Amino acid sequence: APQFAINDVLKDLNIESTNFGVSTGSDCFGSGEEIISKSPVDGAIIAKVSTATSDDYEKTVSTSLNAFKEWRNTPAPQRGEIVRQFGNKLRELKQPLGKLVSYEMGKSLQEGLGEVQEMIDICDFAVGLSRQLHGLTMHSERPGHRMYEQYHPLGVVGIISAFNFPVAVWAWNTALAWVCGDVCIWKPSEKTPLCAIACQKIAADVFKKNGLPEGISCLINGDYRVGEMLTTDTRVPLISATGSIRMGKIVAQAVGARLGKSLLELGGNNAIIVTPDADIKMTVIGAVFGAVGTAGQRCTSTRRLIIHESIYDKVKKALVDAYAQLRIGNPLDENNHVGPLIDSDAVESYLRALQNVVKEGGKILVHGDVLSGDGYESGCYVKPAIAEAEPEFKIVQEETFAPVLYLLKYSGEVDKAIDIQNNVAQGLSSAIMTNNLREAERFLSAAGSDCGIANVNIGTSGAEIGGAFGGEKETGGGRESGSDAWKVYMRRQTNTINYTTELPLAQGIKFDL
Ligand code: UN1
Repeated sequence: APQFAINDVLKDLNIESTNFGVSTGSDCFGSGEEIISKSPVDGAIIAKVSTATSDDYEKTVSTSLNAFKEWRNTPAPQRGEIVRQFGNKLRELKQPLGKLVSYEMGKSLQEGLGEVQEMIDICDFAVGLSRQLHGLTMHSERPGHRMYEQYHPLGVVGIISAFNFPVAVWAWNTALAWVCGDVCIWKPSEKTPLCAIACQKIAADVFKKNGLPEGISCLINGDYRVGEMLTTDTRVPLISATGSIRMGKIVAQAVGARLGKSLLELGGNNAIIVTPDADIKMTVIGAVFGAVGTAGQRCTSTRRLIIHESIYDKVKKALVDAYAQLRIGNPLDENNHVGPLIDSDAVESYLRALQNVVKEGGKILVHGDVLSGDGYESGCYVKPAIAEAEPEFKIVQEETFAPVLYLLKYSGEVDKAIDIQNNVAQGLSSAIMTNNLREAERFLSAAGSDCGIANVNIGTSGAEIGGAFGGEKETGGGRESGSDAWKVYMRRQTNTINYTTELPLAQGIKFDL
């Protein structure tokens, strides 16, 4: 096992084993009940973190509303400069932050570092964006009139994030929101409070050094009750929430009830279609990383393989062989491929999925199990499993946040596989493995994949930050990260200016006095 000194990591990140879980920057407080950060790696308690009471919440919101008054008047490129400094700090602290992510959440060190890299990347993207918050100009139908649109900051953005990407998803939101002139209040998962405190500390230092007010970056730890304070608050125009479909429906209703905006990034049921023209070697690498990487706890994890009958047995054998090579264990040890699930509830739902697929008539090809003994003391380590199933099984229609992969067979044309792929409630990520141009283009066409992400000869997970990230149907419809996802963090204003001495009306309407 690797030598791992959590105390050194905490020291490098300037955090303690007991922390205030509410913060508006340098100011830290929180008098609500404590939550305990427990590592799924070894079951150790890492830290205790206080949560937000409604008074703490009030204080946070009023501080952030005040900060907004100053921040919205700071020129966008100057806001970009702050984000640049934040990105540089992340570069410096990539190792300890990546380690903390790995230790508190349980993903491999490589993936923990990769997550911090995603934060750095989105900062770079946001810096460039800070000079490109463009609106359009239009031609007015009236003489001597000019029309254009501009994007203004929105206000307080509420960010609700999940345990599985405890730092990157916040950064996707906050880096964009900051250059857009917004202030942010972050409600992280109660399973990864320490990662959030570490990030908040890094941001707070940068804001403080630049003489900026408290409240541009805020943190409110706590459970769903704290989330509810945020989602029902009319002073928070946008809620960006990542997590389960169940959570997303609750958030959407609370935000919708007050006609606020929500950006939802919810569950996926991501499939790879494997056609007769697939490169089998690439397929196996993509599918195995997609299914067992992050122990199957990405919203982009590969859940289903839809394989043409003509190559089914070949792919099946290659997968079973590959699974036999997997090393499960401490994610901080780079020799291991698969780390633990987040907690015992996740282990339960993994076991339930395996039972259910058999109950519904499926066949287990690679058996799952909860591992015990040396190195597995936390009880969160499970064996990645593969089952043969039918597309319409209830369990196959659901997202189980665990390394369980379902093999489904199709026959005939690629359209058959696309139908199977689309015939689920979720619509996040999708992929096709093929060297056949017709199949690939068919998959990408209007009659093809109905997901927000559709890849050719790449697996379903591991998207880059430059594209818009999110999906359709029960995935919630939101788009985060690259492309023009920034627009949701701003309010659009259409301006028409008359530089004549006449007042002609639009649509040729005459109104003579
Ligand atoms: C998530 O699982 O919530 O595409 C985000 C990926 C990562 C992000 C996943 N870049 O797998």
